[in-house]
Amino acid sequence: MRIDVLTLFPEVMTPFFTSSIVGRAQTAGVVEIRCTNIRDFAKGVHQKVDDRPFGGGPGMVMMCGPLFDAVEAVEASDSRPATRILLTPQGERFTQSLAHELAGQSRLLVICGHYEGFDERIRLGLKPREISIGDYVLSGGEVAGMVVVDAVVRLLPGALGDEASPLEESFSDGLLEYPQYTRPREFRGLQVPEVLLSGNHAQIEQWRQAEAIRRTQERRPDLMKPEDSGPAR
Ligand code: 6GU
Repeated sequence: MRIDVLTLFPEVMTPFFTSSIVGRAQTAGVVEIRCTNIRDFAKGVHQKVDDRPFGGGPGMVMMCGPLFDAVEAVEASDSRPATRILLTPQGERFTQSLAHELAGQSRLLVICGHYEGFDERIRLGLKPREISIGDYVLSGGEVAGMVVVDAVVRLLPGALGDEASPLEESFSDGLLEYPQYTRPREFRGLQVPEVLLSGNHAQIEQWRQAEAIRRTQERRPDLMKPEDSGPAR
């Protein structure tokens, strides 16, 4: 997969994309991530990328010109068509299921905005898929862009050391994760549950499934499907 990220702050994003799992996925050739500075496509000595809103009001609005030029230049650098994503608090909510859908694409173009918003003609002209990472307001799309890229890249085949692991996690089966323990067996009087030391894999699996259901019911009942409620009903 190739991911292009358009941002006014590539210096904020690049270190994240070269570290940890995402960085390793790039080194392994699973994904290629390129950050492009929208300001490089701005005109004039001041390299303006934003301006005051027509009709008045507070804040600045991201201009069409530099962004359209950046999108067109970046898209032309690779023949694969890109799925355009615009990160805004007005977008469709980002979920694990949307991460899976995006992980199935061969190329993503992620646009991170800043300032009060985008000129509406950016939406009308570029027809991006608009995505929000949750119901709160960030001062820019960069953090959201790192969230989306991270969630997508770790789903790509070969991105994680252990190929099986993304399916075991929270949300992939619609449940939160079961409790995990590692050494030592006792820490400050707290014991590891006996079943995990038993070596009985069927029993361990059963315990984990029950714990995942209990935890989900307790913390996120909104995630529960009726059939997960167990044999009690
Ligand atoms: Cl994608 N952008 C901004 N600025 N704020 C957000 C967001 C995105 N998602 C949630 N809040």
